Amino acid sequence: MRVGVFDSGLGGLTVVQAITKSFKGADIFYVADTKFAPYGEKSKEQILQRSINITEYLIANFKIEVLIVACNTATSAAIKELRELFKNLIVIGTEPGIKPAVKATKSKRIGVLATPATLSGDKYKELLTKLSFEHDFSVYEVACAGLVEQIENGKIFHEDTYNMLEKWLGPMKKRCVDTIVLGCTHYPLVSEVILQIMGKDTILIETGEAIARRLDELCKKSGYCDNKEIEVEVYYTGEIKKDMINVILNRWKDCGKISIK
Ligand code: DGN
Repeated sequence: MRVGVFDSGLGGLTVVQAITKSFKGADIFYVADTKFAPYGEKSKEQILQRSINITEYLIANFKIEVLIVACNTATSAAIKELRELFKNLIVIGTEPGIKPAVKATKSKRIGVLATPATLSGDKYKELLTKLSFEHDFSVYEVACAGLVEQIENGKIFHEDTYNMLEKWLGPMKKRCVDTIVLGCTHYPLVSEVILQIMGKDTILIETGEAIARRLDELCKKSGYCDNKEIEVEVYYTGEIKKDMINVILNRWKDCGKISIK
């Protein structure tokens, strides 16, 4: 199976990593749109246009059968249009895991960390309204402006990153938030720092596993089965930072072959 994946940067590789843990038999072609990153502060129209251009590139060059939008921001801005425009493709999106967070929380207080574009998008608001109607919980949202840039620069354990997160998480800690939704595919890369600030028992909800399950279901449904090792090829439109490549490669243990082109 030929799977195309894209994100504004290398952060979406956290989704690919989750896929490699539970899924076999895919060739994955990943595009990091670093020339136009970050997406979080761009308009819906700009993000939609980038999403269309990248999808066309992945189809033309790699004949992909499945597209994974490994970016909450692009999913919120473009998933509907991508499904309408590319009818022959299976399109899987990413969205903040509020539902699993509602299930997991004991204090009934959930924190959501995401980009400004994701939090102001209709898709997120609709999901939240629906769940708030059905369940009893409070949400503390933070639009983490600047965090994607810190991560793409490989500054995971940097003092500035710690200070940013402490400023956002401090109030959540005071309000007894016990579950945090990582509503951006870059944020699993700073999980350790988040747990350092919030305490190690805090539950962090990522979306990668849900996407891996969805891919598995779709493949079973279509009778697809292949046991070859996953191979990931990474392409990028602008610059990628050496420190960030090291962050990714250090995490890439037992995840199959990855080559950064
Ligand atoms: N990884 C992207 C997301 O999940 O929203 C980051 C978007 C951005 O570039 N800010």
